[in-house]
Amino acid sequence: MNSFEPKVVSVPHGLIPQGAEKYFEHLQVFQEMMMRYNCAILEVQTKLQVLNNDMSVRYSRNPIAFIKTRIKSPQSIAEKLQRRGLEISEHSMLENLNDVAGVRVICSFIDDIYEIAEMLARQSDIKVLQIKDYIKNPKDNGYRSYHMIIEIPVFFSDKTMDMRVEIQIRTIAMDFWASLEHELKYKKDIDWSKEIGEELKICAETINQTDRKMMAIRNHIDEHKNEN
Ligand code: 0O2
Repeated sequence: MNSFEPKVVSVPHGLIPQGAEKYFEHLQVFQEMMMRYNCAILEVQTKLQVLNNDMSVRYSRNPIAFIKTRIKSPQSIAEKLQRRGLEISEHSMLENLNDVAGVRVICSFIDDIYEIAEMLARQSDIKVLQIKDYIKNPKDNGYRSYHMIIEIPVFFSDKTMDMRVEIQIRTIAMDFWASLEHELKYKKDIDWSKEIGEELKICAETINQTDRKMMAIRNHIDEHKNEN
């Protein structure tokens, strides 16, 4: 007999994020907002899982390899607001920042990235506010990724709020590159950072070529499968 297993799906909300008291005056409000951003992440994550399940069952494909999520730390939020000359407050965060809630989608192939992005953008409850295609237009340092800022309605107990979420979609190889490059960013003091930057740029190009070759091979295999 089938039975329902007790399972509470909750988001981390019990504690006020560490360091928040240094930057934010109304801690209760800050905590509530973090809970709301966490819920927005859950909504987006579920949508992505639905797309992956659908593709998996109907087309025997898993475009998403894995998903990572993060909430910006109080310190990063405060620093970003300060850098832009904006007031550091809960209201200012909600008004001005697009990336407090972040979802990173890691795909195996480049064309999966665009497919996932399109499928999300087509959903009637998602509003796409901004797209930055660093795959078509890589950054000077070699960074590649597809960024979307979206707004999604989240239904709370007493109201519905449109919450902004930053979605970064990239291949496994692009993610591997970005993680290493991110480390270098925080180690500017090492005197060979310029050389490493150059090396990383070369790696980014190699990765791009490999990503494209892998995609061509996969498409070739798919065509062969369809013919048979
Ligand atoms: P964290 O800790 O990763 O969140 P905006 O957010 O649009 O107001 P920005 O910075 O112009 O401002 O946005 P952009 O270019 O879309 O970049 C946002 C995020 O993309 C960054 O977040 C990084 O996660 C990632 N990113 C962008 N450029 C690079 C890069 O050159 N190298 C790496 N490794 N990651 C990059 P944060 O806020 O910088 O940090």
